[in-house]
Amino acid sequence: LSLAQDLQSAVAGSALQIYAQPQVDGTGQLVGAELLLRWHDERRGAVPPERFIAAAEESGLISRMGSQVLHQACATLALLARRGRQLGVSVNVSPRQFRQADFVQQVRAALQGSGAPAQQLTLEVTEGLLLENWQATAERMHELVALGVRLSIDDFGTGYSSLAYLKKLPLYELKIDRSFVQDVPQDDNDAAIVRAIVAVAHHLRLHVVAEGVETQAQADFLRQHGCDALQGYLYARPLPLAQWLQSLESGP
Ligand code: G
Ligand code: G
Ligand code: MN
Ligand code: NA
Repeated sequence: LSLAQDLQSAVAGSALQIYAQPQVDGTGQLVGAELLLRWHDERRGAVPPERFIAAAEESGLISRMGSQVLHQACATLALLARRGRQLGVSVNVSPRQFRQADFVQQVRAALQGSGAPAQQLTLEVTEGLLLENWQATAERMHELVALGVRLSIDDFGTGYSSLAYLKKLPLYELKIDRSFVQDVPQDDNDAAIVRAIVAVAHHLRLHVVAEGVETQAQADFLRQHGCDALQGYLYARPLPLAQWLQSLESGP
């Protein structure tokens, strides 16, 4: 069977798993988690997300997968709210999913069906989304923000797009791509890029998250330069969502 066919049965069955990677604020306090899909195929083993996400985009399966993640995110937020925990949950939304005719309705239904607090849900999109159908994309973003959810630009700084969109779109957050984080503080160019991103973001009143934080030196630099939240192996690897929720019961 082809990758796409195996993926189809994985989506239908339960071979796709949802993982969560925690995010912390500048003081190291847990603020939420990003949900990430994982696929463990019996024959293929663990298929890297880069491969199966691309295949899912191509086949259109990404919409169904994305909808599953969205519903899990809302169920998680509702659960956390019932437990009195003020934590955020972020999900990745692929361009194809974002452009589905009924995407806004899907998000509204997922929020209403679960009772999740909308303002705790962040939708991450990439700059690639902004290259086409600008007007429709901007309108849709306004509709989503009207539901109360937050919009984040993932892998910020790696896409081919102008900075002009930053002032035109109703964004909440920028996520500094891990390629810029990897070599700070020692690489002067990356250090300058990170400082510039934080400065632009804060002038525009945007929240800034750094991803791929692996070392204490990186974390110190990012915090010193004003990153609002940090995510990476230094704090936690992505872990099964159920396990993350369980770890919160014992933790503070
Ligand atoms: O999961 P990992 O950290 O390996 O992520 C690899 C890539 O796969 C990232 O670009 C990430 O955004 C993407 N990815 C992971 N889960 C999802 C998902 O649920 N939907 C979409 N669209 N992309 C995802
Ligand atoms: O593109 P997106 O940000 O959605 O994907 C996050 C990806 O980054 C996932 O594949 C996740 O497993 C990976 N990741 C998360 N933390 C780290 C880290 O500290 N180092 C590296 N190299 N990858 C990370
Ligand atoms: Mn992401
Ligand atoms: Na990213």
